[in-house]
Amino acid sequence: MADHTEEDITSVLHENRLFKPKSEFSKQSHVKSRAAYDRLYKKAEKDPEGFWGELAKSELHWFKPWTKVLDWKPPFAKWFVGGTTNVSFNCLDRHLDGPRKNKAALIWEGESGDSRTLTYQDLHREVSKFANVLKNKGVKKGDRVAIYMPMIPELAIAMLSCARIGATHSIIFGGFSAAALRDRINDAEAKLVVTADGGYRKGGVITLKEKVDEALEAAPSVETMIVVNRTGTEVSMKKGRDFWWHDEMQGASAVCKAAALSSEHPLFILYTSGTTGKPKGVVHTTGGYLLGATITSKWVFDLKEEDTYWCTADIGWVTGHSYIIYGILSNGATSVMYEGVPTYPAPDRFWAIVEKYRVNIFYTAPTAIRALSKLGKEWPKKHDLSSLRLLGTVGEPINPEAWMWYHAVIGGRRCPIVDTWWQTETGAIMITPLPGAIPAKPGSATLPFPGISAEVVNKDGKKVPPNVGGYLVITRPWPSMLRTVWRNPKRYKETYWSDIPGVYFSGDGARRDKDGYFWIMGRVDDVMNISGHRLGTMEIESALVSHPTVAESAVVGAPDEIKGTSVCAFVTLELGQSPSEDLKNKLKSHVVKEIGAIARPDQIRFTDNLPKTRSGKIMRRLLRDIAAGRESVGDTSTLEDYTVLAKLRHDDEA
Ligand code: 7RM
Repeated sequence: MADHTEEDITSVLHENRLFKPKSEFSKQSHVKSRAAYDRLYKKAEKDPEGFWGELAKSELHWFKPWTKVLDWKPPFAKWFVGGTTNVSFNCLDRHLDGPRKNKAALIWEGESGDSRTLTYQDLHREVSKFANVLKNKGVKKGDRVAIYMPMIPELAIAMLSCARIGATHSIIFGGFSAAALRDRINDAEAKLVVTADGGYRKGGVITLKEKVDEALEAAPSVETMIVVNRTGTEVSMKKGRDFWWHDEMQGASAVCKAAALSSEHPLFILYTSGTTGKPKGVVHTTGGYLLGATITSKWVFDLKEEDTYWCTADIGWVTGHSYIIYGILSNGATSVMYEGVPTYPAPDRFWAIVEKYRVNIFYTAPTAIRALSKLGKEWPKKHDLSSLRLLGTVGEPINPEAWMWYHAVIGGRRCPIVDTWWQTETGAIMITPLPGAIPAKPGSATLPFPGISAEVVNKDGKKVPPNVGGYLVITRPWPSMLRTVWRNPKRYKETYWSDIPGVYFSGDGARRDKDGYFWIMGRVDDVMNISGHRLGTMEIESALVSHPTVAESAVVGAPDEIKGTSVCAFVTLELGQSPSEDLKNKLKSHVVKEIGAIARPDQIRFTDNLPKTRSGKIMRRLLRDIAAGRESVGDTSTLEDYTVLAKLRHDDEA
């Protein structure tokens, strides 16, 4: 294999290179050629219900078959109507009859180097037991269970246990603050919370149970808390409310039949930031979601019986739901789950794990690729990465430079890269190359998955010509689509199905090139994508304004080499308060307390005024230009007071 230099990588930045799949890869893959993709795509386009119905039959187990593939009363969809199934059964029980029963389902690696392997049988037993624990605590079908945990096997067990009995889980990322946790618990009216005393991160301990205690001071729906002993951190257990996981599991029966649930039974709620302060509870249901997660896992990652697959996401985000647990286990594959950060104890941790488990398929975020590439190729070079056969990215656009580094240094120029575009709301991958069929262009998510009708349109819903930017929409319902916003169908309709007539609007901008390839341009609204995570500016702004010294605030994303986007907060102080470095630090800590560390502003800029429209709306677009150090070339005609802009720029130079 020829060695490659850093120059190779940067030199392609302005090129439009095409990376064709190697024929050895194509030959062995599930979808082997462009022609095969075209056939699938056309078949689905001609008869979407036939296409999805056939797959639901071939890929999933049903207790009772459906009578109707799709019931579409726009914008409300029901898939596989009348059918009953169970996600936990599909991910576990159906693999126990054959050679998979003692195959590794989960290979878990702790940050400090400890590890656990759970076979399909092991996982099935643990899940059945915990499902009985939930039942013993009074959790019934349809009840909501909040899960606030580190990346440990008990998290996977808890979610599959909920799925087994038809409890709807709401997983809240462990980095969220007590206040954010409380709001999410209250919105879902969760009855039970599963947590741990703490978790390991960057060699230290983060507390979790303590934050749940604080959240529960104002979360009256919660009756019970189950606590995993992970770190040995001292915690106080409230009698009658709090129970240790290990105590409850000890006596629990390992027999628990998977409930036959309606295809439209709510599997989970996952909160995502909206443009107003209150987070949206995105609702996913059972049959359609599982079909989307299962078939995309199989075709996009080209999953085979012998593969070891690793997705580095946290299960607290949708990527972890669909592509660490549900889609991967449903295929009977081996999923690696890692507790910690990429750089602990050293910047080669990811590559050490790839080598240790001989990982074949590796799925991560551009932000991680950028951060790790900055640390130098000597780190990956220390390890044998020859087991890798496929790489993937998700969460934000990947810049060609990072793509080339991933391709050359990690993939040894032999692995296809799948750049997968999708959202919490879409449940499963929507735009992506099928690795044996579609040539890649660095930075493009390429083409829609078969059965997905994606388009780039203008405000009126008209297709725009090639290479013209527009709104990325999905024109037909698809099985893994969100069904609603939790207890807020009006918000569902308004957010996704109102801006552009008749179609689902993703909120992203995009263009298609002359080959029909999609190039995602990012969010068209103010939601920021920080390190691959979507954060609303409004939540951070409300957190800042809740500090006694702050009058007003506007938060925007600024380009950042490592994170992709960094958080820049413009802050107007209350009269009589004076700006200081000390106050900047206080405000940053305040945001961390209110929302969590991922929302910590990288920059705070004090200003006497914010640029606003005449109707009083903050013009974040102009602030984004200032944060990025750009001249504003856009329309400033609605700006109320021009001197504000000049002043902000002046402060920037000072
Ligand atoms: C899976 C996930 C969704 C938003 C989405 C985009 C951005 C995701 C890509 C991407 C360019 C990609 N869910 N996004 N994947 N942009 N290329 N391959 O990330 O709900 O947290 O975020 O992320 O803006 O709308 S999410």
